[in-house]
Formats: sequence, C-alpha cells, structure tokens
Amino acid sequence: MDWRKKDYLPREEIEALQLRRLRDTVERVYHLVPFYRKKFDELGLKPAHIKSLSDLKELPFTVKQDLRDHYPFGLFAVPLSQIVRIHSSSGTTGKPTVVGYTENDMRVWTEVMCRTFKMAEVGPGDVVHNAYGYGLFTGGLGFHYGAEAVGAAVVPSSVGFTKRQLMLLKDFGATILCCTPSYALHLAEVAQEEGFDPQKDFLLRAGFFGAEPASEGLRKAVAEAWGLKYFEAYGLSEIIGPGVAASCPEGELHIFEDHFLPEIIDPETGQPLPEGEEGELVFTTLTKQGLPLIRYRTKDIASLYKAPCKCGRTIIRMGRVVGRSDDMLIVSGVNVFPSQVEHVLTQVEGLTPNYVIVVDKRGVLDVLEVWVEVDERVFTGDIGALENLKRKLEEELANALFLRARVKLVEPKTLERSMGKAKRVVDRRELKDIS
Ligand code: DLL
Repeated sequence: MDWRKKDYLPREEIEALQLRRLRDTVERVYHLVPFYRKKFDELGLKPAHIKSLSDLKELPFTVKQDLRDHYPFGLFAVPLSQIVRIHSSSGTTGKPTVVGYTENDMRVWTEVMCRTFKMAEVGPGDVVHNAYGYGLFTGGLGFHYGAEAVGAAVVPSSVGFTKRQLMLLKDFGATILCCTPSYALHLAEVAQEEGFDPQKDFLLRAGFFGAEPASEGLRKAVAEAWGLKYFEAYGLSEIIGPGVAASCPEGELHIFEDHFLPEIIDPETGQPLPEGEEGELVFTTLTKQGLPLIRYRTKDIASLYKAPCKCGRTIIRMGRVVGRSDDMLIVSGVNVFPSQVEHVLTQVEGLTPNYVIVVDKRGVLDVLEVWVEVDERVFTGDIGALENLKRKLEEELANALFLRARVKLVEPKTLERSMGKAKRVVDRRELKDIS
C-alpha cells in the first residue's frame, strides 16, 4: 500500500492489521528469542493465546535493563548476517543499549520518516538542514534517509560548529530545519549575535524538533525566532529511532500505529489505563524483524486519544510527553517534572527558556533552585526590576509546584548550551549522600 494512505485508514482496518501483525510478532519472538520464550513459558503463555488486541495485556513487559542484560545482540531475532545497521544509545550508567535493523526494518524506518516529513509536505525543492547528531544516535541517519526518500536535498550537517551551521543554513537556502528544540533556539541566538535577522535572512519554513521534551513556551520561542512552523518528532532508538510519532499541521502528535502499537499503563501497578489518562507509554513493535520488542516500557509519561484528528488522519494521537518517570525529581517529597518548571518560566515576561534546575541538600532539607537566563532587554542593570522579576517567578513556581524554589537570575548566554539533548537537571544530593 502507498505509504501516503496509511495515516487515513478506517479504525477497524488499522486494528485488524495490528492484530495480524501482533500475532505474527508474538509467534516470531516466541520461536526466535530465548529471552521471550522463557518469559512466556514462565507465564504459561503460548502465542496462540493472543486472539484479540485486548489480549496484549497478558504479555510480559520489556525494560531497558533487559536490553542491557543481553548486551550487545542477545535480544535480536535474526542472525547477525541479516542485520544491516547497528545503533546504540548511551545510558548514564552501565552498558549502552544496542539496536539492530534488517533491510526490511530500514524500509520501515524510511517509510515512517517519509510520513513524518509529509506532515509539512516536504519534498523535491526543499533543502533539509539536518543538525541531529550523525553516528550511533538515531536522529541524524533517521532523518537523513527520510529526507532523501521524499526527494528533498539533505544537508548532513550533524551537530556542533554553530557558526558554520548558520553559514550553510543561509547559503544553501535551507527550508527545513531538523534538530533538538534547545539547539534550534541556540542557533537563533547565535544568528542574532552574528548580526543576522533569523526571520528575514533565512528561508526556513518548517522544522522537525524532538529527542527531548519542549514546553509550549519553548516551541513558541523557536517558531517565532525563526518564523517557521514547528513540527514535533518523537521516537526512541529501542523502537526504531525518530519516526515513532510526528505532529501534523494541527499540532497533534500522531503515532504510526500500524508499526508501533501503543498503550498507556500505570507506572506503579503496570495496569493499562483508559484512553485519555496520563501514564507511562508502552510500545509493542508490529513489523520489526531485527529487534522486535513486546510491551517496551518507555518511561515517557503521556496519554493517548483515538478520535480522528481535524487534519483527517485516523491514526491514534498521543499527548505531549510531560516528562519521564525517571526524570521526575522528588524534592522534599513533592514530585517535580522539569517540564513544569519550563512551562512556568516561559509564561513570565523577561525570561528566556534557557535554564537549569539544581537540587541540593542543606542539612537534611532538600533545596530546589532554578537558574534562568534573563532576556537581554531586561538585563539593564536595574536591580529593582530584577528583584521584582525574581520574586514574581518564585511566586509562580510556588503556585505551580506546591513547593518553594529559589530563583537565580543569570546573565544572558551564560548557561552551558548543548548541541544535542539539553541537560536541565543537576541533582547534587546523590553526590552528598556518598561523601
Ligand atoms: O531521541 C530519537 C529521536 C531523534 C527522536 C530525533 C526525535 C528526534 P533516544 O536517544 O533513544 O532516541 O531517546 C529517546 O528521548 O524516550 C524520550 O524520553 C525522549 N524524546 C524523544 N522525542 C521526544 C519528544 C531519540 N518529541 C527518548 N518529546 C524518549 C519529548 C522526547 N521527549
């Protein structure tokens, strides 16, 4: 079937296809992956028990640690001779997670990236500036092959060398920008420093931003700084890389659910949650050959909606990722997601979305600090104005978080910038526990 039609199938047709593919995947992992066979046997499950999509909940979960425990290729369902690409994502601790793709997996990946680019009607004549990292990270090559497949000219600029990136963006007349949202904002800042007007001196009309969470405020800041339409890309290497979901012109994030079957579960109990409720996003791959995964727990907190979208697409929508269950900070017993903090500070006039959350311990007490860069226009040396801004932000944060946070306003462009995923949290408490 032409991939252009796949986002618009009637729901019954999507679900029938999902069931066929789910049964096939379960059959394959049972016979080809000893890890799954053992898990199924322990539960007394046979592939034939899966008769409807609602039987999905009987299947065991897979977690990142399972991939690490079988490092590097232990969960692959095909011999290495059928693998044509290997990526890996670095973890903060322990071994990286390794993922492998067969030729067919590469076709699927390219297809979902085509469907991603289709959201902005990217095609021949477009110049796609791809500033996601090339290498083991899936962002660079994932976007690269999709851009080529839709017939655009792709500039594989990868990350770093920001001034050179600006030169390429301008001289090659890039129309589409692909990078993390934090880097898109940094590029705009540097463009201004270099004397450019990002809206007038460049031809960017749209961008695909992802790989990290971005609040409404950060998205707006990126769109306004460049004068482009903001599209979101969501994905994770274990499932395929970018191309798991993408936002449409209406701003709704659609999951390519004919390949990746989503569920939302309660992260504490593991029980499936009804449509619309927030919980942990779980995916079962439906067409992957190299590394099929059953009920993979992403740790991303989101929600799902089945009603058709205004854009006409019938595939399921997910709410924005509000945070990761393992990103969640517990400060004096209160749950805090970095995205909540970002939301507050993008609502307050005079601040930029460049910030760091620092959690520390004073004696036995947790202390939460938010360091945020102020806007150049506010940073005039008027101490009174800065004091007022600080007080206002502290008040807003206390209202939103139910917790006192100390605000430190810092000069524009003093916090460290990241080329890839931004590091927003510094938790100094663990270091202190050891010492
Ligand atoms: O970040 C794949 C990717 C590349 C997606 C480029 C989009 C664009 P990983 O390095 O395995 O893969 O990291 C996956 O990043 O579980 C989320 O926590 C986070 N993430 C990815 N996209 C988004 C998004 C790539 N749009 C992890 N919003 C995921 C929020 C995101 N978080």
